[in-house]
This record gives sequence, C-alpha cells and structure tokens, in this order.
Amino acid sequence: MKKLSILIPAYNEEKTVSEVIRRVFEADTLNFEKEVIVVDDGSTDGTLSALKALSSFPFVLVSHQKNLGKGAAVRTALRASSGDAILIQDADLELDTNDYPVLLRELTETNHVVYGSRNLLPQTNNERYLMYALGGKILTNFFNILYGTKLTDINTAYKLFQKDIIRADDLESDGFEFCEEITAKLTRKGYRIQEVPIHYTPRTFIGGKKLRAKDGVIGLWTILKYRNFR
Ligand SMILES: Nc1nc2c(ncn2[C@@H]2O[C@H](COP(=O)(O)OP(=O)(O)O)[C@@H](O)[C@H]2O)c(=O)[nH]1
Ligand SMILES: [Mg+2]
Repeated sequence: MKKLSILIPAYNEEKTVSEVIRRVFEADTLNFEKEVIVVDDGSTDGTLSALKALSSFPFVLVSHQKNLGKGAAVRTALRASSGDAILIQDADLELDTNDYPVLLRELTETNHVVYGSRNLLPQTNNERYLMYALGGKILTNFFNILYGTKLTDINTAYKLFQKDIIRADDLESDGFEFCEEITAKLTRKGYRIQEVPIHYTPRTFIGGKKLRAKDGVIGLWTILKYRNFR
C-alpha cells in the first residue's frame, strides 16, 4: 500500500484547526495509507493547545518556536514526511477534503504533479473578494506567459505531487511565494502540472484570512526570479 503524507501548516488557526484535522482523518484517500504532519508555525493564539488536545488522532506535530511563514512551515513538514505522495492541506476550511479522491485519481505514472484549481467550477457561496480573484488571475497569467503553461490557479493550497520530484532542500521561500517558487521549479524541471476542479469557500479577513496585497507583489517577483531556473 502506498502512503500519502498530508502536510498541514498552521498559523493562528485555533478556530478551524481541530475541524480540519477531523476532516482529514475522515477523508477518503483511495488506496493510500495516511500520514498527517501538522506544523504549528509559532502561533500566538490557542492553536498549539488545540492541537495538543487532539491526542486521539495519530498525527505528527512539529512546532516552530517563532513564526516563519507558510513556505517555511511546508518545508519543515516535508522534512518530517515519509510518504510516496505529498499533499498540502491548509489549516482553514476554505477547501474541501471531499476533493481528495479527484486529486489522487489524477496522480499517475504520467501525472507527477496535480493541482486543485479553484477556477474550474462555477463556485457557489462566492463572497470571494474581487481583489483576490483578480490578484490570483494576474499571478497565474503572468506565470503562464513566462513559463509557457496553461494553468488556471497557481496559488491553490491543494498541491499534490510524487515524493521524489522535489525536496525541502530544493525550496527556499519562507512565505506565500512558496506557491510561485514550487510551480516555477517543477515546470522548469519539465513536469507538466495537471489541474483538477475543486470546491472553494473563501473566508473573510474577519474569518482569519491573512494574505495581503504585498504577497501579490512578492509573488510577481518570485515568478520573475525563477524564470531561468534549471
Ligand atoms: N498567513 C500565514 N499563514 C501561515 C503561516 N504559516 C503557516 N500558515 C498557514 O498557511 C495556510 C494559508 O494561510 P491563509 O491565511 O489561509 O491564506 P489564504 O487563505 O490564501 O489567504 C494556513 O493554513 C495558515 O495557517 C504564516 O506565517 N502566515
Ligand atoms: Mg486559506
């Protein structure tokens, strides 16, 4: 049986992290055995105590002493993982673990990388901020122009890939620009990223959303930075 490592970076997610973990353990991962790794990224709210209270679930918990960013948290989780396939799962409830089978089915000998795209389904419950939708489109289109791809959502959290195609030491971004970096490097290494439609229920800033305009600018710079990566 193959193993799927589900990596959960969590920063100040006391409201949602327990429910996310419950759903992750309930989720259908087809014929994959689950390994769940949660990284508390130096949270200052009750995230760590919420995680410690979840002892009935067999996940691995790694803690950063201070907040380092999503990219750094994913790298830490990657180092602790041993699965044949890797899936990133945010610690909020914006994406739907019911989409795991669709993602996993697409991961085959020929598809080494699968992204869940938030832009391929007519999304209901769309109080999605216009600026986000626009920002995401700009980043993805800019990426497509420079890398010759036809992607629709490079900033999605649901990134699924075979273990050996990229390692923690191959990555250096600490923040949200992790998305642009990994997409750029995988593309430059010659992997074609296969997208599948996923469901998306965006949260608001009050609901805990942390991404800001500055992250968009860093994203653009990151796309430029790796365009000649070999
Ligand atoms: N914002 C932020 N998120 C982090 C950090 N470290 C880990 N994360 C996690 O990365 C994921 C993405 O963050 P989120 O605010 O949902 O981003 P957004 O939904 O794209 O606006 C969540 O699971 C966060 O808990 C960090 O330093 N800052
Ligand atoms: Mg999110």
